[in-house]
Amino acid sequence: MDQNLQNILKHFDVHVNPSAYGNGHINDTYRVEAKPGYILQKINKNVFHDPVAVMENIKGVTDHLRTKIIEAGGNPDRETLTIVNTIDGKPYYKADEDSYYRMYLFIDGAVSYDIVENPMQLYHAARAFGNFQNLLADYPADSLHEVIVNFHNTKSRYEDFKKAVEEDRAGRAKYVQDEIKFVLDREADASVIVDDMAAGIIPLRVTHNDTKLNNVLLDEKTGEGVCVIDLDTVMPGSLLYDFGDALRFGGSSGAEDEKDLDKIWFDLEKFEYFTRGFLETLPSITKRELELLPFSVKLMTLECGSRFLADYLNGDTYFKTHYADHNLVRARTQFKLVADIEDKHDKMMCIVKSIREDL
Ligand code: ADP
Ligand code: GN1
Ligand code: MG
Repeated sequence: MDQNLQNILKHFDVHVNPSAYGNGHINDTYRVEAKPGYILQKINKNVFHDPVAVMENIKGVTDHLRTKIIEAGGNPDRETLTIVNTIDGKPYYKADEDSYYRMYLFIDGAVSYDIVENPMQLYHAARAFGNFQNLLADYPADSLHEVIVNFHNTKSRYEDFKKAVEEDRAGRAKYVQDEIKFVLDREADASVIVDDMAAGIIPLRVTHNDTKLNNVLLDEKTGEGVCVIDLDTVMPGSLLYDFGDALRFGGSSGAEDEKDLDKIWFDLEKFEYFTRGFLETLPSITKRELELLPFSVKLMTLECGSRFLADYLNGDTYFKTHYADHNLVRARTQFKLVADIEDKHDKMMCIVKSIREDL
């Protein structure tokens, strides 16, 4: 076994072999199969410049969730992440300036999905994400560190994208002129939610900000939501970010890195299932938020596609990639979805209205 990891684990008083685990794009994740089991993660320092602040956020949020889960008669070790401290009593172990590790209890009997197998998975995921927002509605937002500045600020993301095109650090812009134009043509979209938030029309809430389907664990047997994980980006934001980002991923007909674009479209049935679960748990949603639900799916998909393309242009320094043009393949699926969502926007709005009337 990796000597380095073995030494790290000793600081958590764990002496069992870990193995690489999961399909996240950011952190290095390992599973320790023992009783109890653990998840060991090396926090990506290139993405999270201040891992101590990340862990302070996660500690605060999970303590808050724990209290609420206990009050409701639930099982806090299963329904939220449980940080395992080091033998020195710290919520992370710093091996060196660039190497911060943390440990969580492994949540048994629950699975995360990289692709939707059945639309009910989206219904249950939506309820889990909606419930997560509800439980954090009274969390003191001011106490959260902004661990990635302007994470979903689509205007500032747009500027980052333009900078990546101008700098063209990896010399790849010449291969992707059509994709670059696709993003540049949609500049006006970038300000819609951000401007309404600045004007106080859309409320600031404590949100998850990375609501990919594989960031929620569903019960192996019942399929119901068990635990929302990957809490690195919990920060003040908009409900629309969580809704849009979840459907960016979960509403697609295929994988985020599907190479055959004929297999990629936006699936209205999946949209309906997720929307129902989300609206059932979040009756306090405002009129403007409701109006923007379909648009948010487009915007979050465009944002993510432009981030993949910017990373491709920058030479693949942010997201984990497994082959040379992996980020480009991912960007193309996102743009295919954006175009399809634009065509289906009005149908999506009708679905939102009819679900709302049912509730
Ligand atoms: P990343 O930030 O790289 O996406 P995640 O925190 O999402 O990392 O973890 C990667 C994967 O590991 C998740 O998709 C999930 O399958 C699994 N995982 C993470 N934490 C736990 C946990 N406490 N119990 C069980 N599985 C987990
Ligand atoms: C990353 O960590 P992970 O794999 O759940 C990214 C998200 C992107 C997503 C795209 C901190 O999520 O913002 O939407 O990849 N997380 C961070 O798949 O940048
Ligand atoms: Mg993840």
